Amino acid sequence: MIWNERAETMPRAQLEALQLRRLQDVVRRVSERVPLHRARLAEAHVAPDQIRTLEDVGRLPFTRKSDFRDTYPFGLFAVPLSETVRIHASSGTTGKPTVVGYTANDIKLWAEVCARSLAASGARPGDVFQNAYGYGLFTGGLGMHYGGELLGLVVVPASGGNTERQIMLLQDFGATIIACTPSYALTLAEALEARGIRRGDLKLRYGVLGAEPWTEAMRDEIEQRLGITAVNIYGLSEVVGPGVSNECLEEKNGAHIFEDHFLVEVIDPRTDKQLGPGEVGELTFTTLTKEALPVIRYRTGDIASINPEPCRCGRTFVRMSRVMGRTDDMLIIRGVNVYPTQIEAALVGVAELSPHYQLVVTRDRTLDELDVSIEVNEGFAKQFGGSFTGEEPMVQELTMRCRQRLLGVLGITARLELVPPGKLPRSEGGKLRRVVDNRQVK
Ligand code: DLL
Repeated sequence: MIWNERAETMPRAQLEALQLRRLQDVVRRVSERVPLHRARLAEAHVAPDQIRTLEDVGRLPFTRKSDFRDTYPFGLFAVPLSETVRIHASSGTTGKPTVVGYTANDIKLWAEVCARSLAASGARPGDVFQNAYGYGLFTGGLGMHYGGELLGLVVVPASGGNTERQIMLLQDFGATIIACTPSYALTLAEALEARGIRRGDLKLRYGVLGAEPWTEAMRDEIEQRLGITAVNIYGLSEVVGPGVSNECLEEKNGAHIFEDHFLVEVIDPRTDKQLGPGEVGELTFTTLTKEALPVIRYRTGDIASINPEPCRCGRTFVRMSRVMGRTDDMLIIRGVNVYPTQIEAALVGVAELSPHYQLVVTRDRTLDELDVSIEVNEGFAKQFGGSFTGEEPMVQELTMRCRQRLLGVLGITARLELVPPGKLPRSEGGKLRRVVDNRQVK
């Protein structure tokens, strides 16, 4: 179902005209109201009335995470604090969080894009929606909550974690759609299986999963084990929170960006130049309608590409690929750039493995070491009574095979250890940290 037909299927020419009007307006607003943007525009010798075409966005200065830190807490706000009705925050690169604010209109806009997301994911008015994103400073819970209410869902504000209670609520309230991180969806699947609750015992049919990177292999696994259709939702606090983009059920192949509110560019992180369709670079957003905290060319750090091909669902918005990594969690190991998701991709298709893995990077004097731990699946472990030492010939053979694949994809050797099911950390409701970089502490 398309929640807002008029907006979501708008002909491109009309959409672009709307984007241009809104872009001109936001540039004018930030230049009048936000000292940092005013100074940056002056430095770049760009006056708001010089924005005459959408391409002119390329003349505007970038905004980065560090700008939030430098103006902490409210320095990027374009309205007086008294006009904001909500504050959220996400973890910053250093001690202080990144703070974002919303006016009453911003909350409406946010509910709108989250309602669109839920509708695209399979929700219909009247459906019971278990919202298992964390409520609080994190944007996931409250963003999806307001979206669910706007769409006319019966919202169950379960919040993140507390798996025992999540299961009880799923059983007793009969949610047909759930929102949570993909890693937590797997935690739930395992917990349900451990209790002997079968897919058919629940009414659950759809999952709106995001807030962290995941892969097609994880989607398959989640869909099978929970008996649902799972789509990807993307967003970030600095732009709005969840609801920047969402996949449609029709193609499940890239998340439609709600372009009437968020203008997207893909930027080459090395040259700062715009890249074209299909080219992989850093997603960069300009908010077109937000009042309290408009951002201009915000460098998300998320690596992805854009697909402008028409979609079967009828939405005219471009689609973004999955996030393939981050410009900043990119690991450089012995001089080689490594994205955690590459490692996952390298091991997809090894039938004996589960999707649970962890990476630990250490430095032994000067040499970086990458330790990859991967859980094998239940079927493989069963042959050894559920546990093994690593000395067994079959385990050794599998370890060698995985090591070869990793070497092929990464170009560097990694120490690889296979572990029995259930040994690695699981999501306890929120985002899962799969990468531990111990080099920084030295
Ligand atoms: O994670 C907002 C959100 C909540 C999105 C619920 C989706 C669902 P932040 O905490 O500010 O906001 O983290 C934003 O998380 O820059 C990405 O690196 C990552 N991220 C978010 N969604 C996805 C996704 C929320 N679908 C950061 N795939 C972003 C991969 C994602 N990474």
